[in-house]
Amino acid sequence: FSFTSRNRSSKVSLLTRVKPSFCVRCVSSEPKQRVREPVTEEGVLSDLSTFPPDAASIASSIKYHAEFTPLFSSNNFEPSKAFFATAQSGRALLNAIGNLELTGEYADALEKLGHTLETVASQEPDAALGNGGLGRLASCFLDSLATLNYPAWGYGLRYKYGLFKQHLTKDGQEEVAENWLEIGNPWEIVRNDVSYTVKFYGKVVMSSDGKSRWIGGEDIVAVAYDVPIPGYKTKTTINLRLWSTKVPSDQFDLSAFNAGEHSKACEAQTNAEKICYILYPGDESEEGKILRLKQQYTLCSASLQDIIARFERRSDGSVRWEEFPDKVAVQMNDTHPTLCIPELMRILMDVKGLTWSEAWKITERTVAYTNHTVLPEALEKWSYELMQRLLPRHVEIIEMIDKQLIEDIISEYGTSNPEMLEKKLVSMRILENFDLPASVAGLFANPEENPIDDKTGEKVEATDADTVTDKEESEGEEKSKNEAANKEPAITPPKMVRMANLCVVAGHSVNGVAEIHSEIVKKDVFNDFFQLWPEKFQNKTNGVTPRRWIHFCNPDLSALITKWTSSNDWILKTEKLSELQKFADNEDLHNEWRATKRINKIKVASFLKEKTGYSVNPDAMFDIQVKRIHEYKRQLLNILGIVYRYKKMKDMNAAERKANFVPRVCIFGGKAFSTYVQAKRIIKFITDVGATINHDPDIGDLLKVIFVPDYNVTVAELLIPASELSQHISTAGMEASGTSNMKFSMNGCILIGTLDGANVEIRQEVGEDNFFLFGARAEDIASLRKERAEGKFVPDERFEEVKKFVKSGVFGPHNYDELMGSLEGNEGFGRADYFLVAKDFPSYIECQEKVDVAYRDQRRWTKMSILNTAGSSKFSSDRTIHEYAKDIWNIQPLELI
Ligand code: 73E
Repeated sequence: FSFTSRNRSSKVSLLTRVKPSFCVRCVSSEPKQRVREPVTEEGVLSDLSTFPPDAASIASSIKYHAEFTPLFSSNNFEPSKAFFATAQSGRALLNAIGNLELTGEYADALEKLGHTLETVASQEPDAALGNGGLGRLASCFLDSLATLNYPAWGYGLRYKYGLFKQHLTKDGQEEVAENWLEIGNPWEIVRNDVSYTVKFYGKVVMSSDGKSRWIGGEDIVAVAYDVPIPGYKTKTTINLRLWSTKVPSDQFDLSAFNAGEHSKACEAQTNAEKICYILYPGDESEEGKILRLKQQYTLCSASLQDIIARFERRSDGSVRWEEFPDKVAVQMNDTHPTLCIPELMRILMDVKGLTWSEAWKITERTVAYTNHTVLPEALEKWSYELMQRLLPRHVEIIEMIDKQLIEDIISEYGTSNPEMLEKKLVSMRILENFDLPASVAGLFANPEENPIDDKTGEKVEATDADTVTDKEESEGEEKSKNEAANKEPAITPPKMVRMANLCVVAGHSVNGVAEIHSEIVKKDVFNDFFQLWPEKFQNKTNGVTPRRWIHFCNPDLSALITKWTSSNDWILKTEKLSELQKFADNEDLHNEWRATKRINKIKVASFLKEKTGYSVNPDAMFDIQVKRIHEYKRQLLNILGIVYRYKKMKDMNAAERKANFVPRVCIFGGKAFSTYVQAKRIIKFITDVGATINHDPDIGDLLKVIFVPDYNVTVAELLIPASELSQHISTAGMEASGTSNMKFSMNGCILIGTLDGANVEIRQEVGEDNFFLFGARAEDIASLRKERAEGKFVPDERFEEVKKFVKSGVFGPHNYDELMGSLEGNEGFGRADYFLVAKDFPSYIECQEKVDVAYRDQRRWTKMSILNTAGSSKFSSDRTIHEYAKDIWNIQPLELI
């Protein structure tokens, strides 16, 4: 969510997710008054009622800063407070002191106390608030919002256990609870004075004034935990507000407890608390689905109540609801916070007394939607029946929005072509598998007969050509009788609520996260909506913060860039990175650049030794693929390429091997979702291949394959600076953007990848010669899949050879039938190579051969590496945030004094 400002009026916009998301907070652009006293209304982070809202917000920001700083200053340092600190995804300590530019002082102070900064920092567990690129993007956005002085807040849930900790056993991945809050979290401030009631179940009744009221059911309380997000080189510190759930204090069943029914007495408490136990609880069971929907609603309801309360407080007693969208913008980070839409409508109508049309106008102008994936299985749908039970009033509102949408579609397309109209309604409606409302159902009852004329609205008489002869009719009847007799009893498809459709309908803006992805959103996934409302659709290419992802994680490279660009301005103005281009052939820079990379590789070598027991040669090429394990990301293509390389090595003698192959350390990392069986098989396969190759005396240092357990932000901060080649090899059209590709490129790593997501723009920026491209293009994927499914595709013989090699048992007793079968489309193994691994395999291995050739020429490679860093300036999240602020939220940065 975010809260933003324009002229004197303020505006909030807010990007929410079940995991860290963000919000912009109210401040005006006229903040020139000096803040007199850091008094606050809500504790550390609120406004001063005695000050105008603008000054108040700045005051709260500064006050927060003041409270925040002593924790780190050398005078007031209290080691016990700083040891286990965490805020956004990843660690917070180095980020916080780095943004405050106190790293040196802090390290000195620690040294006096007999500690090193590194050992202290390493005590901090990663915040377990996210899952992958989506949550980390929100964290980068918060860093940029604070750094650029945008008045913004983030909202999320305070998960007790996060996702999970990944252990690797002989059977593959094992998930263990990640108790990241076990020893406390000094970065959070519990705000017992900021809490809201959130209701589930119950029923809707009509009160005497004709308004709907949602009553009964089960109440829980969401309590705010505030996490400071300090900006870089600015006084601004923004807030990430995380909700934790508990039972209302009057609901503890004392008599049951005293009667010895301890479990019963604690039931309500457990029910409330389990909402915030883990991120993405398994949702195969009904219980799991309810829990996830409760999570989503808790986030939306508590956050909106909070935003509205703040808006009212700032309104000095005369609330003008029509100004709400000028002061508040809610940015929905994917569909998980979609319930913000009916919740805002409900509060405005049922609690604040606005009419439907007033509430709708406000909601529409307030909310905006970012789509992060086009995978059909990731486009959220909820069972209508379940949602109706849990949130009966919201379902009524969603039904009304759906009805309004039907009317809009009919008024746009008319009724003269019922077939086309029906197609539109089926694809665009929020409610799926629903009959049409009575008002329009008549149109489709018998479309051939008497269609309605668009212009006159009257029934059109049938012409001769339309008339069915008696013979045709009786033949038709006979045919349908036979069909009916042969048919299985029809299964009624379940009624569902399509969350993405609701976001597109209600949001005033819909954006994708990379140019190619935004085009797919318009041309494919939401094409019908794009035709209806083209002006809503935008692109906002993702970005990452250069503070965390260059300056802090790669201090040696940072110093080198500063030296060669003559200042450290690039940390805020990344366009300055392009100045490195003029030194791309400079031998001194080359030597320093390579030395920096080597130091980082040595650090990784010792990390790998400690974590996996494997020793690696720091002079080998470090080739890395780290990301969530998913079939579309094609870790399988990577490992099969490695198997191909290994087989070729085995077919040669030692001298040939040495002459033909560049030594490589192939590193994998990433978690598979706990119920994603195929992804878990991929992990098991990679570790089995590694176990064989790494112990093969013929191979030695020429090839190592390592799966790093429990990949997280901290591991990324170590691996990315050491990487030389990184793999972003998704099936074209399936990775919306990717953000690690940006981080790797910034750190002078060369990418091998398909034309997918942000790869397309990275290649444009760094130059085609500095990117290893292979594979099918997005526009060809559908026809290639069709060809594959029709059995017309003939796999390359090198691919067949690799499969045969795997099946021969070289990698242990496991037969990998399911994995290899998925590449063949065998009966029982799912879709025929849906991700086109076989199709892209030849161009992939040929491209890998080009990588070897380039790496042998270290001058060429170093130049490519420099040009990657030099060309990465576009991918700063500062650029992305400026674009959101200008094109969606309509806010300006604050001018601080
Ligand atoms: O391409 C990435 C993108 O860089 C995309 O897969 C990821 O979002 C990143 C940031 O824009 C993403 N994750 C999810 N959807 N998109 C997702 C959806 C449901 C559950 C968990 C994650």
